[in-house]
Amino acid sequence: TPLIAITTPATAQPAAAPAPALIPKPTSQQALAGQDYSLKPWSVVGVATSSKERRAAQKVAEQLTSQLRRTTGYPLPVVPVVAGVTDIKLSTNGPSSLGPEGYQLRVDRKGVSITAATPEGLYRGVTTLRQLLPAKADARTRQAGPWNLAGTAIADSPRYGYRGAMLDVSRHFFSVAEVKRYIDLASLYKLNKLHLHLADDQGWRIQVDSWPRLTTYGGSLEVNGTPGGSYSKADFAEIVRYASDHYLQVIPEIDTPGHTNAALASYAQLNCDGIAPPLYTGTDVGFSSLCVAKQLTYDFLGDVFREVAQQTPGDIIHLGGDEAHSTPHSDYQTFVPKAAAAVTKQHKRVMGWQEIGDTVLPAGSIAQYWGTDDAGSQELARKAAAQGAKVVMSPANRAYLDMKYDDSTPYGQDWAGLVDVKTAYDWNPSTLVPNLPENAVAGVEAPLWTETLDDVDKLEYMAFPRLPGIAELGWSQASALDWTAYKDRLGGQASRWDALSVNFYRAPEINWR
Ligand code: TNX
Repeated sequence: TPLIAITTPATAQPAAAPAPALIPKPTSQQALAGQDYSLKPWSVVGVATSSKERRAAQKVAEQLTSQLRRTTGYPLPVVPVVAGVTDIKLSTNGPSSLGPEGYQLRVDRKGVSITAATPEGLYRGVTTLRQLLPAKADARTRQAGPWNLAGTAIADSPRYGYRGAMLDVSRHFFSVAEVKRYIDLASLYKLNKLHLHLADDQGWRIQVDSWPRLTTYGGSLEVNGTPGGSYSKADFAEIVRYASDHYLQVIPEIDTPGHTNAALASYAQLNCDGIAPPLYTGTDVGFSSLCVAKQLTYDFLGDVFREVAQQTPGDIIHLGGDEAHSTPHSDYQTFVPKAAAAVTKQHKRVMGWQEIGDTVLPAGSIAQYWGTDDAGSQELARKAAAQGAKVVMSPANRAYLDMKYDDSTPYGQDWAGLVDVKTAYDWNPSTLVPNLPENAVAGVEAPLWTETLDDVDKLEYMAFPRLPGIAELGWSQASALDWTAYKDRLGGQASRWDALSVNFYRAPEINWR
């Protein structure tokens, strides 16, 4: 058989494969025609960083390569230099003008480079690289190559510093492993806050050594009376560590003065009448209140916020403050500043639901808007901002992931309306509340309340595909927000979610691929 030389004419350019669609949409992205790259079995990952940031930058590189090793089967060694490395270069030596979360990413014929000013920026860039790789790169098992990347040049940084996901682990308890799964999925979309709703009427989920019955009794059940659970200090530390490795700040919430039946049931002396109510496993709200007149209430909060603060490296603690329907308003206005003082005593910033806007707030506070375009909620947000507080946008009729998509959604609620994928995406956080100064808006958060959600499949079904839309509202510039274009990019996530085994809702209006 004659030897046949397979040649490519020197003039032939490989067809420029379009880069996969990214969510959130980057600030700028250019296609580089003829500059495609594919990962090679001998590819090396080089990390250029300062000695101070070495550990963190190295960890980001290891997170990327440990997943890619699994699917490609390539060794992908990580080396502490970029000199001589031609494949993947990660650098934290970029200009500080990129901001703490910004990065530049370039794929060309020679390889991939991500440049940031911090390990966090590097991490954000790596999440973009993951979305640029074929979806099968995110699978659990070895896959066949090739591992092509389309040539592209990206410069990117976030619109808002607060981009959150909230998980209610009180109504139904979720294990450390289940919370980690939610962290994995949230971090892929560049969210940077994980708000954990740790205490409500139905259960207390975080260990407090000075008040042990909060978890041993108050955490024992959940909605419908099934066994609940709680996080030991070691469990919570593990969540915090895992979140931090994925560049999510944990914001613990202890809801007060309402939503406190689990605490009131655990300690009779916290009740004004000294009688402990039974544990509660229904789904009503607004019936419980801490005893505003008792000094013991504030001793309790001093202990709780001290121990919660000790378990929280982040600078924010959420004290709830919502739906205190059985706390007289004047009592509420007495209570919140005292609870807030217990938080600031631990050198943490106070966060609370919008109702705290009608109380005197300490400097640095954050109010979380959960209105439905109603004038009352809007006024509370403005009142918070008028005191210098920042506002995080979680409009219930748009950002609540527990709302049904449509009438046929098998679980979830509809008190704030039906929230289809477009409704969740098609709004502007800076202009949603009339006359709220734009610079008061710190960002967005998507809460996932779990009265009707008792397993991870249901969580994923409600969060996907809406959570990526809220993530894009938090990250992408206002000028980038466009439903028609977003809808198309969203459709392209299906293969990745299949690779990751995400139980997402295949909304019929999206062209999934
Ligand atoms: C209202 S919104 C609540 C929660 C419920 C949720 C259900 C808010 C701050 N409080 O207690 O779980 O509705 O959608």
